[in-house]
Formats: sequence, structure tokens, C-alpha cells
Amino acid sequence: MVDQVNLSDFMDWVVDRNPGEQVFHQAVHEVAETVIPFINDNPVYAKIKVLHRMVEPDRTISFRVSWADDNGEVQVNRGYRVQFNNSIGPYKGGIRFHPSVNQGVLKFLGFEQTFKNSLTRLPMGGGKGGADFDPKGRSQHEIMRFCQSFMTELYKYVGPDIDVPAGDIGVGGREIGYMFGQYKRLTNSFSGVLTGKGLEYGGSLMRTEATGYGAVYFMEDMLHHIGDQIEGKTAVVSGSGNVATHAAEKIVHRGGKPVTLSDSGGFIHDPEGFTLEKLDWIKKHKAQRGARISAYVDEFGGSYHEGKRPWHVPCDLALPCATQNEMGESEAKALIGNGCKAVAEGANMPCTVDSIAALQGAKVLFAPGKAANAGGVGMSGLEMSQNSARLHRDEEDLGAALRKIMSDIHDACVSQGTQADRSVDYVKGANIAGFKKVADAMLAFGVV
Ligand code: NDP
Ligand code: 2IT
Repeated sequence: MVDQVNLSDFMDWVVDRNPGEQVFHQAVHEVAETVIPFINDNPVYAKIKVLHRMVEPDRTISFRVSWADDNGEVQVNRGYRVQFNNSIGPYKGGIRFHPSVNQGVLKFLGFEQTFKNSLTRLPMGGGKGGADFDPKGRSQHEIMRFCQSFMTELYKYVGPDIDVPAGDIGVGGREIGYMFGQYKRLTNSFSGVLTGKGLEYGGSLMRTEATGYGAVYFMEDMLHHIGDQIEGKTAVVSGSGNVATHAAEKIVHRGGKPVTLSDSGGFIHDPEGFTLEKLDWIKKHKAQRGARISAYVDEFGGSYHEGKRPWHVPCDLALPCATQNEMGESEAKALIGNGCKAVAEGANMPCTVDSIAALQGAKVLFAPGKAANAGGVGMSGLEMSQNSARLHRDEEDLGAALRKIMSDIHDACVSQGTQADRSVDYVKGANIAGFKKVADAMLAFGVV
């Protein structure tokens, strides 16, 4: 009977079973490294092979999405839903539309989501879906037809007590509206099957803002823990979508100065900092799928750096909020060299393994995405409960609930991740706290 797990044997097994899925290997390794010592101290988990079972999705659904573009040409995409783990609640997690989407990407995201959702303390399992569809340059009608065709297949597998998708890269309120409309039409039911819905049809106040605001709250809690604050600090932010723009907005609310944003083309640098008015302009501009962030410079000045990422710009705080592996080791070292104090991942796994090691080695506060960006799915959980109870919570109430979800996650990380020298290893803290609830539920279910 096995009662100890060896990290390198375990990872060899994972890599062997999931060939070519590097980002999935990376996400599993980051968890396994910190959770295996905990499992070895608590052999009950090793005996039932809980980690071996947790890295295998409950199921992976893949399907064809056919649709006709505006020229009448037939297009074929591949859609997916990875239902990773429903031990603590219905599968829950976003849908990503981006040409880079494949099974490995969605497995990494679904695996992360399982831990993240557990950290929120709400009853939500982990899942993720998407398609290799590129919304850039597509007309409104094309996006609508794509969403309808995608949901015509997906609807068979989701439901308010089964699996509740939401947005992610390339999927915002508009796409959720098209998908919700199609689900409602196919099933003749009005339910909370998706979150991130419009306020008129079951959406929740604060959902749009929740991920970016939550990431800044987590940053604030890390700074408070060492007697510091956001006010007066310069922040470098990447991305210019939902998460990035709301993170920048909350930095401004807290008296900090966000000076960069980016997209897949490059980054903009405004040394005077983005005001709320400038951020509103960016939100409206980037809402047109495919619009480029470079246009900011013609409107407000500053500089545009084509093909570059913002990590060399001097700052106190950094918030990567675009996509996976967007900060490498040399970029982390540039941040360290410039005196950066804290990094919080607004995106999912934006920092490479080497960049995290460099930041932690230099004692830069580092918040992993599954903790720092959990505010979005946390508010989705509150949207689900409003839908089930058929009631509406107001903005003040939900704003306070979001703040508490983030500070509870921070507390959980401190409790599981405080080191002998009193510093906090937030990666370890988040992984162990997230793992424990799911593992204990799996323990209760026996071998399933
Ligand atoms: P959006 O689609 O609103 O914005 C994505 C932003 O990231 C855009 O600026 C986009 O640039 C940029 N980007 C996307 N892919 C790449 C790439 N390969 N290289 C460089 N830049 C890229 O997405 P969100 O803001 O919702 O999501 C951002 C991140 O946050 C993702 O990692 C997502 O998983 C994560 N997240 C989102 C949550 C949410 O509630 N929305 C919740 C928790 C995490 P361009 O316009 O050029 O494509
Ligand atoms: O990565 C994420 O947490 C999300 N994209 C949000 C998921 C959700 O169900 O709100």
C-alpha cells in the first residue's frame, strides 16, 4: 500500500499520461511541489491516491462547431468543456475563445479552477471550456452565430446544478448574452446556467469588476500584512481586457498609479498614470474585439512599445492580467532590479516557474492566480445563489462580500503558508488550503 508520494515519479506519470500538454504539466507541477509534502505528512490522502485522481478530469468533452461567416463560407472550429472535478459543487469556470485554445490549455485552466473555487469557500467544482475561435475582426453577427452554434452542442452537458460556465479571454457580457439566449431557446427554461449575465436577465452587480478589483484587494492584504499599502505606489499592469482594466481602476481608487497596459501587439506606457477617465476610454475602445491598445497614444500621449511586454518599466507593484506565461525569469529579474515589492497574478498562470522562483527568492511578495484572481468566480458563486434564490443583492452588499472573500483567501494562505521566518509562501498556502477541502470531500465519497 502506497503511503508516500514522490514528486518526480508522480510528475513522470502525469507527463506520460498527458503527452504534449506542457501548460497542464506546469500547472500540476506547481501544485504537486507544495501539496506532496503535505500529503506525505497526512498519509490518508496518499492511501486513496487522491492527487492521482485529482489530476484526471472527470471528463473532457470535445465537439465540432460549424458556422457560416458573413461571406457565406463555412467555418469549422473545435469546442471543448473540461469537467474537472465536482466534489464540492457543480462544475464552474469560464469559456475562452482564442486561437491558442486546445485540450492542454483547458486542462490547465480547469485544474487551477478546482483549487481556486475551493479557496472561495463557495460550493463550486472546477471546469473550463472554450474554442479555438478567433473573435478578432469578426462582425457582431459572426460572433452571434458562432456562440449559438457553440451552445447548440454545449447545452447537452451544462445546467444550473451540473456545470455553470462564465466568461474568460474573448468571452464577455455580449458573448454570454448570445449563449444564454440560445440555451434558453433550446431548453425552454430560464435558469442560472451561465454567470456574467446582463443585469436585465439574472446577472449580478459587481461581476464585471470582481476579478480585477479582487486582485488588487489581495495585493492590498499582502501589503497590509507587512505594514505597507498601495497608496502612492506605481503599478505595472499587463493586458487591457476585463481583468486588467478593472485592476488598474482599483489601483487608482486606492491612490496608486497604474502606468502600463498591454495587448498581444505591445504595451502602452503613460508615466502620468491612467485616470478613471482614461480607463473608461480604454474599456470602450477594447470592447470592439480586435481593437488595438496602441490607439491610446494618439488619444492621450505616452508611448507605445510594439511587440514588448511591460515588465522592464520601473514599478513598486506588478499585476500580470493578460495570459499564461507572459512573464519569464529575465523579466522577473528586471522587476526585482527595479525594486518591485509585490506581484499578484490577475491572469491564470501568467508567471513561468522560473520567474516565480526568482521573485520568491528575492522575497518579493507573490500571489498566485488561484488566490489573487478568485474574486471573479467568487462573485459568480454569488450570482448563482441570487439566481437560485430568485433575489437581487445590491452593490454595497456585494462589494463588501467580495472584499471579505478576498481577505478570507488571504487569511487561508497565511494560515497554511507562513514560514519559519514569518514570511508567507502564498503559493504553498493557496495550494494546501484549496487542496484540503476537495481532498476531504473525495475521501468522504470513497473510491469514485
Ligand atoms: P479579455 O479577453 O477581456 O482580455 C484579454 C487581454 O489579454 C487582452 O488585452 C488581450 O490582448 C490579452 N491577451 C490575450 N491573449 C494574449 C496573448 N496570447 N498574448 C498577449 N496578450 C494576450 O480577458 P480577461 O481580462 O477576462 O482575462 C485575462 C486573464 O485573466 C486570463 O488569463 C483569464 O483566464 C484570467 N481570468 C479572467 C477572469 C474573468 O472574470 N474574466 C477571472 C479569473 C481569471 P488582445 O486584445 O490583443 O487579444
Ligand atoms: O478563470 C476564472 O476564474 C474565470 N474565468 C471566471 C470563472 C467563473 O466561473 O466566473
